[in-house]
Amino acid sequence: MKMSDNSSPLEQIRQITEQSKKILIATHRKPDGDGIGSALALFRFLQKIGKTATLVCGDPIPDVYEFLPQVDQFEQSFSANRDLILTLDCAKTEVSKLKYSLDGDKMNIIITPKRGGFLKEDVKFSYGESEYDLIFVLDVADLPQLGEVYTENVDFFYHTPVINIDHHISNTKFGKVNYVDPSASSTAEIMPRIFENISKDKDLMDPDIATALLTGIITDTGSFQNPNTSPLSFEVAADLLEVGGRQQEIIRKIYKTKRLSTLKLWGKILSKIHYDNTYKIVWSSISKDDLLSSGANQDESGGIIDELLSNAPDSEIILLFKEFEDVISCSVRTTSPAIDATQIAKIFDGGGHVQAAGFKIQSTDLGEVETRVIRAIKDFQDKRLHKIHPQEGIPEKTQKIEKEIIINNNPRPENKKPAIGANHPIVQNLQNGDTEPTRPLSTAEFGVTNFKPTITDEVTKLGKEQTQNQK
Ligand SMILES: [Mn+2]
Repeated sequence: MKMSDNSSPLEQIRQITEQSKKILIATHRKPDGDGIGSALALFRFLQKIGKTATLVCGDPIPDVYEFLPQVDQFEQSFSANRDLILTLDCAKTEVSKLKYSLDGDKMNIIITPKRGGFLKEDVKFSYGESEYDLIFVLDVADLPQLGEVYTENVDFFYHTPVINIDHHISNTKFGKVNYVDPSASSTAEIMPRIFENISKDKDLMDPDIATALLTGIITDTGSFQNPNTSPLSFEVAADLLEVGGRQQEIIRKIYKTKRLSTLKLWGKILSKIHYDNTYKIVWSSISKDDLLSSGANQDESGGIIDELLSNAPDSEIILLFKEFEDVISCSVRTTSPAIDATQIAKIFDGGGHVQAAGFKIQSTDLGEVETRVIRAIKDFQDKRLHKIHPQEGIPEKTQKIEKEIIINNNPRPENKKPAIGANHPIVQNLQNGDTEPTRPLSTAEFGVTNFKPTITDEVTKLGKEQTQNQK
């Protein structure tokens, strides 16, 4: 592939894209609005300029994004279709016979010489051409975040030019061309620049591309509430609205549509809210029965702790207990950086970030765990607030004041500071696995943002991969 050496990344992207015919577009596992929206926009754009493209993401696309046009084009795996070629040097002797035999899951290729013999040095291995001649990797800080899409095709990624477009500061610049802008709120905010540079034809932008990109900007900025929102985010969003981006549809589908099972589950959680006025702790729990009777899955409990965080009056520590088979997980959020959630999580061998942490306790007794944890957190608050020893401290008040907590469908009320919601940079980064590249994510941290215990192993694996990459 020809490319002038000292041209800008944008210009290099234009040249490589122009010369490519079949393009793979990949985004990270556990896909979010930004990865999905950016990839869909690029997919549609490439099709419009006559390229063949394939969309790939290692995990299924969450239901909330089903409204996006062509989202069904995402595949969970792809075939790099590269032949392994074995080249035999026949200068000294010719081949008389070629056969293969299967030995369990091993295949022997047997080459009989006409005379004399072949030496090991006569054999060389190489790979055939892949059907893809270019890979776009979007919203990905490091290739292992692609999951098996990458790990099962490492050689393909090595031999095919990769264009890396991202906004994470931790991006490892793994591409042949890297267009990484950490000042951008989202990858979607960057994409219009890429498109404009590939083609001056303004008509290529259409309402579907605009809607896909607007979805990325809205989800990564938490509807323009997170601190990563810049004047340029608004500017790009305004342009996207201008060309027909369907902002109302995005808000309705992503933030205002809840499944009936989710509402039932929320009802159960809300009916069990406890508020300790003295120690400023709000907590609730989800039992296995709650899930069963509401018909919900653990995923659907995702947003609730953030709602509690945004709406709980005067609270400092918010906890959500979840009962699994033989373990109780607890997510901890704090309303101010002055209260270190990791210190609380540490009491129970958990971990996380200053305002979002979590831990797990081996137990089948939700009630007992709840009592024990709350007692420990009251001690923690005692020491923190009054700097006195628990024994001589305030007697434990058992009085529970049930206050009305307003649950708003909006992700966050406008006049309150952003909560650590799914779109908060901390959580985004956790999801992208790139907040603190110096150490792997712990399973406890994982519990903070995502409560699917089945994925824990994979995240631990991802963490290991990250550690290996730094070596
Ligand atoms: Mn992003």
